[in-house]
Amino acid sequence: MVAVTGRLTPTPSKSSPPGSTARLAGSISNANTGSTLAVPARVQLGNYATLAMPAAGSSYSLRAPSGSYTLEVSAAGYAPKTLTGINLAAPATAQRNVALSPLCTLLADDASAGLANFSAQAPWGLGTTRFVSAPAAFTDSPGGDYAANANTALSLVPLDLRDVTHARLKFQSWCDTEAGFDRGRVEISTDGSVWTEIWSCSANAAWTEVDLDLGALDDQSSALIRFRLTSDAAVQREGWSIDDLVLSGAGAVCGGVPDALFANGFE
Ligand SMILES: [Ca+2]
Ligand SMILES: [Ca+2]
Repeated sequence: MVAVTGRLTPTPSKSSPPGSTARLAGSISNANTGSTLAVPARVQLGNYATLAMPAAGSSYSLRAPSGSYTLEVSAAGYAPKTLTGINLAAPATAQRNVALSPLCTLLADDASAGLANFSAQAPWGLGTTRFVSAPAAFTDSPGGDYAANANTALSLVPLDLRDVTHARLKFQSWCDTEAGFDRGRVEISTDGSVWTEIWSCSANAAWTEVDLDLGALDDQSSALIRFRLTSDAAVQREGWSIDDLVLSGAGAVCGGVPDALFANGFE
């Protein structure tokens, strides 16, 4: 989540001769509703930064010497946005309004409702002895240790992420495998034949939160994500459990809303 607090670089000092700086002004809005934000937005122009506050209609104004700048805007609950090639010429004021897309949860699964969101290769299933949220987690080998030479996957149903950006996957991982030889792997694909590993674990038998950038799946009509356990011939252990999956992203699919949610500290 983007922090909106932090040290801000002051705008150029008052001692600058009159007319020596240009100004960039505008307002920040919710791309889905067109309305101003209910949370502060951080606006950064090169080295100069300010906050666009809800009480001020999410408007901002920054001064900077003439030049070409990158404008970065971020706010809690929204995907950040970067605009390049902002050209300023003193003493003129340039106008730039920025619309931010709200972030939201696209899919959440705490393993309490079976395997409906997945295609599971045996023996992947629900484990009820080790979980973060009761009563279960997904696990590669519910009956005990995984097999020798295992290569089995738990695959999320294909997801339509057209018009979605900033996709991320968060989950809890308990990865009790033989160090270095047996692994849990997260892989993504857009065609089901070429898979890219974006994360893996081995010998980490402790609940660990994993937070992965799924940007490679942004705008894909068939986004595929799978959890695959592989092992070699010798030494087997309990295996890989995963729980509390949350897939999030930004876009029209999110509707207008998360302002109130995020302002209250959700996420
Ligand atoms: Ca659970
Ligand atoms: Ca092994």
